[in-house]
Amino acid sequence: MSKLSYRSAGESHGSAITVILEGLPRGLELDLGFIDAELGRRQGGAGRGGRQRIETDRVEISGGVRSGRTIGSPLCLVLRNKDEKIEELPEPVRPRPGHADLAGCYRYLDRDIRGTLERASARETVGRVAAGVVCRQLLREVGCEVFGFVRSLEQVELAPECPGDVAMEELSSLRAQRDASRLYTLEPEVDSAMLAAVGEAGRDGDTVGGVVEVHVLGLLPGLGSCLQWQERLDARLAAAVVSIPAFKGVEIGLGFEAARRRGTAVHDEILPGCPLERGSNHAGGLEGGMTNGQNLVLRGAMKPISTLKKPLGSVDLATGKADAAGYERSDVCAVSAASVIAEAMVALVVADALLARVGGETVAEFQARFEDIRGQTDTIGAG
Ligand code: EPS
Repeated sequence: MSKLSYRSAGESHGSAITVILEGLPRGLELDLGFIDAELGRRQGGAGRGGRQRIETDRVEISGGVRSGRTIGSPLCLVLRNKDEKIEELPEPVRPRPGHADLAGCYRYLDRDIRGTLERASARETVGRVAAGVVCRQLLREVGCEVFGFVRSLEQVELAPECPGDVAMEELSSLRAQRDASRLYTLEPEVDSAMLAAVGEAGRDGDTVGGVVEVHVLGLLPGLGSCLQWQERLDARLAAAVVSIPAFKGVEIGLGFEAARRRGTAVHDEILPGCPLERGSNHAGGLEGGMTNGQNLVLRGAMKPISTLKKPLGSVDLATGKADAAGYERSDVCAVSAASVIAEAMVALVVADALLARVGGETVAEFQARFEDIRGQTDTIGAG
């Protein structure tokens, strides 16, 4: 059952995106610099639109904290929009194929495209990133780390063995590699090829998508549940990742490749040890809807952004006549930003599962219970 709840409100060109994150223990020291740094990464990457030159996203906290620490009450995060102009913006009439524009007209039985797109905009993800970093701070209290990067962009991809099974000791050098890359990938040659692909798409008035990957290290085994479909951690992670705007697919571990192999080439052998070890990690750290002690590995596929300078065909809803889809300022590519958002979504779900399993009203109680459970999981294979 869920312990942590996330709700947000706010439009892309309204005054702010506001988040209420409820269910955190008391005593978590918040590092606002860490949140702002991740908000900055969300604004980065190649191919980002003009909006990112207007905004400098910074978090404000208006509830749930005293003397820099959570007090157990709902945490309220406010992310202000500099580009607040919702009342002045034009009414679009030519829905963009791939965007929420037309589906929103069907939902509300009107032609108020602006009324839908303001909330469908990926601007809302500032709130997810801010809350996700708070969750990452909670995860760090028990030695758990989340790491996301760009695996592919259009046709350019990292070698399948890169980065492999990531060890905790490698994490800081991998982060440095990623942070040195314009696209948040892990190889300089791949980075420059991706940069070229973004440049070319931009010159063509087109957009590009890609695949992001997230690893979670140091997880407690046995998080999640096999009792109800809604509680399976793989299902919850998949839902969280595919909820990122423009995401169309999710894979865990081997993902779709597992369906092309035989069982003996898919499942990860169990080896003796305290804790028990595994011969490989094709399962991506999840078996039976629960964590198995291996790193969690998942990928999400982002389609190219649907706002196109070189528009596809659409219909003018005011006249009923065929016309080109509308265009307003947008991004050529937001895959790098999506890798930061995917990290945040995974952190939200994992922190929730951890709190649900471990519990504790304060961080100290949470840590003590975590250590107790970890001691027991480590000796399951002791005989
Ligand atoms: C975004 C802000 C938006 C878009 C983009 C994401 O700002 P604006 O609409 O003012 O240019 O750039 O939104 C979309 C991709 C979309 O489809 O709506 C942001 O801050 O991430």
